[in-house]
Amino acid sequence: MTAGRFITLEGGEGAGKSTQARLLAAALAAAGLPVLRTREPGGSPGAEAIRALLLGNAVARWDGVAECMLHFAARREHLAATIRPALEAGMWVVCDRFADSTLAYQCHGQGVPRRLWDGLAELALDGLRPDLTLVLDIAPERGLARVLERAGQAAGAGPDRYETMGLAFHQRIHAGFRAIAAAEPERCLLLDATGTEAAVAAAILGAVRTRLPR
Ligand code: T5A
Repeated sequence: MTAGRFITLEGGEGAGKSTQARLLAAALAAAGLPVLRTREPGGSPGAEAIRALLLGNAVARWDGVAECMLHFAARREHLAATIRPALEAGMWVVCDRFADSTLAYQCHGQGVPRRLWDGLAELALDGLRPDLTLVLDIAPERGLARVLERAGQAAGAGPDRYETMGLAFHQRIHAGFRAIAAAEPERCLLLDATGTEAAVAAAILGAVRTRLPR
C-alpha cells in the first residue's frame, strides 16, 4: 500500500529515542534517502494541540480510557496529515513513539484493558504497522535520572506529566515494552540503550540495514 518505510522508536523516559531518531534520520539522509522525522504525541497541528492537553495537565487530569482515546485521536490526525502522505511519497518516516507507547503507558502503566487498545488501533490505523520498531531498553531509574539531569540543566524545562508519575508506573512500562518486543520479534528489536549515543546509533543503523535492505 505504501512506497516508503516506517520506522518507530520506542522505550521509556530518557531511553534516548529523540536523540536516536535525530541521528538515524541524519544517517538515512546522508545515504541519499528522503526522510521525514516526526514524533508522538504530535507531529501535525491537530495532534500537537492534543499533546498539550496530555502533557501539560495535572497527573490525575484524565481518566485512563479517555487518555488512551486522546492518544489515538492524536495518532489518527498525525497519520492523515503527516505519516501517510510521506509514506505514499516514498519517504522513510522515522517516528519518535507510536502505538506501542499507548500499549505500554496506558495499558501496562495505567491499567486500560488491552481490548480497548485493540479496538482503537483497528479504528485509527487502517492496518498500518511500522516496518521496524526499535525498542530502546534502559532501567527506568537510569532513564529518569537522564531526564531529571536534563531538566536541571535547561531553565524552565521541568518534568512533564508522565515523568512525575512515580517509579512503579515506569517499571510497569519498562516490562510492557519488553513484552511487546518479545511478542513481535519480526517487527521489533530490543536494543540496549545504556551505551554511548554513538554506540546505540551504530546498533540502530546496523539493524536498519539488516532488516530493511534497500
Ligand atoms: N505517551 C506517549 C503516552 O503515555 N502514550 C502514548 O501513546 C504516547 C505516544 C511524551 C510523553 O507521552 C507519553 C510518553 C511520554 O511520557 P515526550 O516529551 O515526547 O513526552 O517524552 P519522551 O518521548 O519520553 O522523550 P524524552 O526526551 O523524555 O526521552 P527520550 O527521547 O527517550 O530521550 P532523549 O533522547 O531526549 O534523551 C534524554 C536525555 O538523555 C541524554 C540526552 O542528551 C538527554 O539529555 N541521552 C544520553 N545520555 C547518555 N547516554 C546516552 N546514550 C544518551 N542518549 C540520550
